[in-house]
Amino acid sequence: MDCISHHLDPPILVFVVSTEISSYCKNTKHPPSRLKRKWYGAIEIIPSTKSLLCLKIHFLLFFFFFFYVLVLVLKGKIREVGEKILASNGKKVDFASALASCEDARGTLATPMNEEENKAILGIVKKYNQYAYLGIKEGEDSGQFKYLDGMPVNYTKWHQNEPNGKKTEKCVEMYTDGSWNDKKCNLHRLTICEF
Ligand SMILES: [Ca+2]
Repeated sequence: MDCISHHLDPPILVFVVSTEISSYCKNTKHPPSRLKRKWYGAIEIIPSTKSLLCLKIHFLLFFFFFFYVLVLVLKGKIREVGEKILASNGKKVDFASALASCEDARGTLATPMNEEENKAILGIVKKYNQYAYLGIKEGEDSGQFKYLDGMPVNYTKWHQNEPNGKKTEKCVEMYTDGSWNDKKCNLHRLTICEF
């Protein structure tokens, strides 16, 4: 967790921690609840301490995460578009590091698949006033840009006269007007993840 915390902001960290705790609680076999017969003969179920602890932690994390997401939505640092959640940690790093920090948080780099998603990503780019790497790379053939899963892009928003790198600019950045430019992968650009 420590290495992740260097890359991530609290909301993403809380999300990761809550999923970890959730899987811990699911995978841990709780001691069976005890049955206690009271003096009047009724039976009372006493939940195990671990069950109660898991319940309390879930409850607290849920509210903390909900509150934090609400604050970030209000600040414009996290956005929902369709079924995607977009978030930035505000850090400027090279393509590989940006992708790694998104994958650490079980997401990937923001990848606009249509105009609506492009606008949502642009909202974060404008918020930080920084160009951002997108989850798109040039394939083996020059000028053939693909999603990170290898599928060819079916929506593009190239800036005028772009892409112009011809295999020397294999990554793609978003400008602060929402248009795209093919660019070298070793520059420092804003990290925006999608989940
Ligand atoms: Ca270019």
